[in-house]
Amino acid sequence: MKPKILVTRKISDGAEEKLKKEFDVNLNLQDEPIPTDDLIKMGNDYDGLITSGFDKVGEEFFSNLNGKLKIIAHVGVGYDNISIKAAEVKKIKVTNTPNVLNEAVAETTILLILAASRRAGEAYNLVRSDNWKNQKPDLTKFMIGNSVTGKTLGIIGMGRIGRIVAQSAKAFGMKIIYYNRNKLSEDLEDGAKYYSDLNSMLPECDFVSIHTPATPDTKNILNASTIGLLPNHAVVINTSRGSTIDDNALIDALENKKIYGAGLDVFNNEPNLDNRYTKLDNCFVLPHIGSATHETRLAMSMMAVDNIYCFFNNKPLISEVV
Ligand code: 8YV
Repeated sequence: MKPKILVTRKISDGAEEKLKKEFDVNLNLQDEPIPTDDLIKMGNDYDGLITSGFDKVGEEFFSNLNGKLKIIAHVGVGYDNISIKAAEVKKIKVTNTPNVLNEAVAETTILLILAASRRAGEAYNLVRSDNWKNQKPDLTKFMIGNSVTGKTLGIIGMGRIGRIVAQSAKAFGMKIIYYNRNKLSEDLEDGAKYYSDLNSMLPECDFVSIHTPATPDTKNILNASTIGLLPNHAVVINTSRGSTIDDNALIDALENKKIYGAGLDVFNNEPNLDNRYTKLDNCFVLPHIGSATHETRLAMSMMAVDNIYCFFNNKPLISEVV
């Protein structure tokens, strides 16, 4: 009998085709979200699960399992929606999709850096609302933003994505500094200056961009006190997880012009973000599209399928979390 696999959301066509060849699959072709309570009930009908960041796979899911489910292949590099401790207790393998999305997330980061500093959101809204013609074209005031070229980018979390962001930012002549748990080898640093202490780095940042996973250590890493250390022309960028930022502190800094702006792709409580963000001209917001390219989503979907394939064919997993 072929192992039974549940795919909780629509994944890329090529990956679904590949999965169908080997397994007894339940695909979600309509892409209807499965309510958490239903997912908990369904967990016992399958040998493997392919999940997305939209699913809540918490302790209750695992405590209800009867031993059939063996592996969860998550489509995403971050897996904070899955209770890893509970998976470990139940001896269920969890895999993720690192590396294949590095470039896409770095592209989104650069997009946010440019959009926030050059007021792209405000400018775009102006044209779309047909109000451009009502503006006085003032050489020193009309949609004047800040240059990116030559500025200092502080990276919080110099992992794989952070390093590609650094590489791309250098194309704009940006100077790279970083805060990380450990100093990188010179090779990986590639000229970036290390700060072992976040508080010492922040005053040096024209831009600060977060590239850490969501952990208890990174929760609210940007808060009232750390944001208070940024210069008032600074721009905060986030393509990691919303939990790294204290919303009240960032919104206060944006509203009261304690910093210049923000470019955010991720939020606490997505998709129900704090709607004060959407009312701020100096905040450019995106709906968590960091990895949303055809190429990347296909590669992520394929990686999840390949992890499932490896598991049921007794081959080493490609990217094992636990
Ligand atoms: C996905 C992400 O959009 O990989 C991640 O951690 O946040 C994104 O690439 C999300 O996980 C959807 O599954």
